[in-house]
Amino acid sequence: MARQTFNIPNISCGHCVMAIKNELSAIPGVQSVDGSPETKAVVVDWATPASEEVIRAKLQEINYTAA
Ligand SMILES: [Cu+2]
Repeated sequence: MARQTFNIPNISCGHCVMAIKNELSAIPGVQSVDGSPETKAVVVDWATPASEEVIRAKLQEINYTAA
């Protein structure tokens, strides 16, 4: 299993975090997503078939590109 923190400047409120949680949780292999508007970051736990590339691509697709 892998864990990574993604810094996402576009996060402005709790709704952004909820939207990101919902989208990333739907990716096969993603096991948990946690984040906060204060840190503008989310911590993602995943295993295969998810990958950093898949997660970054999804974040870009939903307009929350990771820095
Ligand atoms: Cu928001």
